[in-house]
Amino acid sequence: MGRVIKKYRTHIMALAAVLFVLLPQALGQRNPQVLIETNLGNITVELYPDEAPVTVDNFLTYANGGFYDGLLFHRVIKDFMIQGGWLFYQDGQFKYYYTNPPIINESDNGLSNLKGTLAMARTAAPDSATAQFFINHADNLFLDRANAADGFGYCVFATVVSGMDVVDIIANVPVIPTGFSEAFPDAPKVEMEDVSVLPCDSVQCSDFNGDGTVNFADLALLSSYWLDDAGCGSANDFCSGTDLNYSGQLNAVDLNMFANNWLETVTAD
Ligand SMILES: [Ca+2]
Ligand SMILES: [Ca+2]
Repeated sequence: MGRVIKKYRTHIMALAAVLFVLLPQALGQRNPQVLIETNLGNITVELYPDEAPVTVDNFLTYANGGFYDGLLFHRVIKDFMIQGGWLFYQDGQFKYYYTNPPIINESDNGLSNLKGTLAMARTAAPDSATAQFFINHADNLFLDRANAADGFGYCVFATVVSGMDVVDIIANVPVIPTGFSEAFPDAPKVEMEDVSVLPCDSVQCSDFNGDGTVNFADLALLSSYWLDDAGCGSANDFCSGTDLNYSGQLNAVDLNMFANNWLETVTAD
């Protein structure tokens, strides 16, 4: 695949140069979604890059890097929230990985800590969130910036789109106090076995310019970003949606997905 792409790269780029000027403003594709597979069932969440660009970028970086795989929900308080993304359990011991540096608190984005939303956990310092997050298990409006006692509150960046029944199951697991959590679910422990970013692999996802068909104009858009080599960090618009797997990079994986979708369209016609 790589060799074929290299061979045609020059042609693709030339085509892009011709067609790019004709392109309308590209429409954003669907928001990224992340699948959290736990030992008690699956939860799918939709992220909000427009409202919380830094926080979504941060979350995707951890998810794409496999950071969350094997981590526990270690603090579970029914009718409040379930929190995870810090500890794992191995050889009879609790352990943790070092995180990336903390991020700014985007809690002024207008999103509210309603039941089923995800927000970043943090210390007493407003801009201290790293990897830990929680899923609200009630409408926790007192966590919003507008109502927060400390004037900052907690940044909502995603919402559960399927698997709230699993969130309910987790919230109802019996808990015990431990040194690192006043409410640790120990029997069973609740583990995120695999956390994966879901690629945007429908035909609609490859209609980058939103004109209703997958064609050369879309290929040109993809090519123009590829040629740019600037990366497609999720803090922007995922290269106008051409970063189909939300990896932060545009490469043969995205082109392959695009080609398959294009073929699907042609076959359907
Ligand atoms: Ca199109
Ligand atoms: Ca990609």
